[in-house]
Amino acid sequence: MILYDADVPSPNAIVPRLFAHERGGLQFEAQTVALSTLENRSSPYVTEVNPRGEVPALRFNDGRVLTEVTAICEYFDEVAVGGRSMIGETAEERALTRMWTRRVDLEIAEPVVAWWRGGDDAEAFYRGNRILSPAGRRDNRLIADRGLNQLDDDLAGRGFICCNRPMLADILLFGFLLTMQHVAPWANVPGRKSVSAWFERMSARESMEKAMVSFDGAVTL
Ligand SMILES: N[C@@H](CCC(=O)N[C@@H](CS)C(=O)NCC(=O)O)C(=O)O
Repeated sequence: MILYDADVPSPNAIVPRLFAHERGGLQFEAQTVALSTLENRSSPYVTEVNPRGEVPALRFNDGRVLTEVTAICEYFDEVAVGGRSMIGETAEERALTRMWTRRVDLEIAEPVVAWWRGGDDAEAFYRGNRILSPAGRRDNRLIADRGLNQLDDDLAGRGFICCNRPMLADILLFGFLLTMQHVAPWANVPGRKSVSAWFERMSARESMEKAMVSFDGAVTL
């Protein structure tokens, strides 16, 4: 299989990378796609990999292409050899992981990115390739702040978001907050004590630093 990864720190691309490092037991090829020169919005990427022009994407050995970060992580989890599932080892764990993944995605990750996409930097970065929503910027920040406040209460007394170990929900949220920390410093603030302690806990994991480097070439984890 081939993972198409981004050349610049980006919230979606880092998610399968973090997941793969943390999960282990995986072997694949990787190709870096240059978002910086709009390679992802040009042929052959849009004609042969992802017509939506987004990264990451994963090509199966049979040629079909999988996109959407949560789907890619779930696939990695299933094909990984050995180690422990980061989706869940029982029906209850899997259900809880999917519930929390959807919650952090809808309530925090997407609104934080949509907030950034409402600003001038995003206008310059995408050069017309995305429909942006400057008018919704304030609301996206309010939605994300509310989601983060709720998570701060939910995380009190817990090491990780669910199941007592890092799961897909932790990886998804951490990937977004990590890559957005300089452009959205309001998202992770010391006042949200449980979220900031969880962020430090995730940052301290060995796989987290490795995930800052894009995958390129043969990868064995
Ligand atoms: N729904 C997609 C979103 C992917 C996405 O938005 N990727 C961004 C990188 S964070 C991208 O490709 N940006 C460049 C662009 O849209 O031109 C997923 O879950 O994987």
